[in-house]
Amino acid sequence: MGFFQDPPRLGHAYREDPILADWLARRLPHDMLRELSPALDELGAEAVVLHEAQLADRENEPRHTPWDAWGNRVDRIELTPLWQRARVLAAERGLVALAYERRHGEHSRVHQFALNYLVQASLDVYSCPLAMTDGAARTLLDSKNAALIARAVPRLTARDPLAMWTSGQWMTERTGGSDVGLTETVARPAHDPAWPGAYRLTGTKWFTSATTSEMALTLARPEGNGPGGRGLALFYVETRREDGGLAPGLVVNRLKDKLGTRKVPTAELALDGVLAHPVAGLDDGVRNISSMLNVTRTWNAAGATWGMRRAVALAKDYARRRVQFGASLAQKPLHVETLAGLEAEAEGAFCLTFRVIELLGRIEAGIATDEERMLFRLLTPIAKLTTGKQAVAVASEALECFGGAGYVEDTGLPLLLRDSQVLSIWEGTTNVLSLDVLRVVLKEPGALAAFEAEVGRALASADDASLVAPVAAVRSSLAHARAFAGAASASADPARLEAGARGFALTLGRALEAALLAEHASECLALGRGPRAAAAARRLARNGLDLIAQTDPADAELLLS
Ligand code: MFK
Repeated sequence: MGFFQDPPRLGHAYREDPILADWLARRLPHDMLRELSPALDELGAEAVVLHEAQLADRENEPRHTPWDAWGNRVDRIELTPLWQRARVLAAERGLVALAYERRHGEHSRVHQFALNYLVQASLDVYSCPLAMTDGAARTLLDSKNAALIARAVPRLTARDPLAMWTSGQWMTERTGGSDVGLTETVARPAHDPAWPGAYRLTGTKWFTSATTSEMALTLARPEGNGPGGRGLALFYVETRREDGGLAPGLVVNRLKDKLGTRKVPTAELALDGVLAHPVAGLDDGVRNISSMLNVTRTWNAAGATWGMRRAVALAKDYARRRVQFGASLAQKPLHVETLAGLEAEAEGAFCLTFRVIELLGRIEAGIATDEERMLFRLLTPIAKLTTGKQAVAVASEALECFGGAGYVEDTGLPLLLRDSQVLSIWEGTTNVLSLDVLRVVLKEPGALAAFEAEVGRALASADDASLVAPVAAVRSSLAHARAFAGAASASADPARLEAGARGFALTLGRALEAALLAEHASECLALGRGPRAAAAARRLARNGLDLIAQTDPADAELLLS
């Protein structure tokens, strides 16, 4: 006895983050960064306190009470204490609102996501309702539906925790999580003089996250409409009565028993004539909800980024505390190699995600060029799918850095992996988003050109001699991707093209990460901020960028036979 192991400790999330401060210094006006610095510093410290609260409250989970003692259907859902705290923090810090207050013009999205990046990994995936809330506000504004905008947007972006609403995004049904066009929920006119133009929805929503929200955007098929996504309409539903109970016609069948994100109350919902208002006409629902998808996919990439940062921060700290074979892990060359590989993944993901966030900010500020709009359309699925895969791989490897402790629940570490696994699933799986990327490239003549221009812009800045290897790796990967897209345009073999979509999308994602990281590194060198970012760019390139050659449909068929 007498031996005990010092646990990993989370350092100040802002001061000890290896990339955020440098990146913000490059990308934000000097005065703005000076104004933001106190909030960044406060949240960096608060993240540590909240992380302790998260560890102390590992076992609490949301609870669903369907009936009260007297047989009334109540469907009460109790949230965990940390989630209740997160709601207050989110409202007061403007974790959604900042994007809509737009105090910093095109940089408002960077402001919003910089704060979220610092604190969300300590908030037990409260990012889920915030992502959907942000997506709903964006979608309503894009719809130009004045009545719904006036009713909901001020609430979705409120700074008062008691007044703030969150939104759900009910898309998934038993028939289709990916193929949303199979939606079975039916919309019938309400014929209610109190609600002119309203509908009543009947169906089942099979996977609705954060069910305690005050409203939701959802899809349903108006009676008589045709099949597929075009026959669906986008509807707005208020989910609460005045007394806080569920709206009439809504029943929580049960909460899902999930691998991770267990603090998120994810429900199966029955819609039995719930009142709903069309948001943007009575068809084209998939297209009309796409603003929401693009915002929530941006949050997903951001979530992957802060998840990786947390995993790597803890693993790096632990390496200094854990002694094996006579020295700390931080003195073991192989362990250091492993950590360096993870660090590079996290920094590449950061650069790609924050580039998407910048583009979103420019679009919302009304100053984006057509090329930037096209780039954003292509990069949202690319960033989401690339970072989602990185997050799972990084979390898994990071757990291994703790040996058996990473596999034991009461260290709190398994959470890193369990909460990451969803990132490649919800908001579109890797394969579905890869096909989306391929469709955009084939359908939109300027899409790949916009992507190549972005890579070219980044590489033009990455002119330091220490970056020759990553720049060459980006160019070579991009040449392979270009050849794949060329073959796709010539519609060679549809099966081979579809089978290659994931390799294509991941290659684009990883190549752009490396290009943006090399650009960041070069500017850090020029600004006297040291060579560590250049090391990250070189390392990311060595981890591998090019996944084009992975596909062989004939072999795949044989392997499944
Ligand atoms: C920290 C992280 C927090 C994240 C919180 C998340 C909470 C979780 C909530 C959920 O998971 S909700 C469920 C999410 N579900 C999905 O993401 C569905 C995945 N499936 C797809 O994305 C399919 O590709 C899709 C349903 C879109 C395919 O349906 P369709 O009916 O075959 O649509 P199609 O033909 O691809 O697109 C219809 C129109 O929409 C087209 O325009 P046109 O009518 O003009 O031709 C498309 O161009 C357009 N469109 C589709 N996706 C778009 C888009 N436009 C802009 N942006 C997009 N992303």
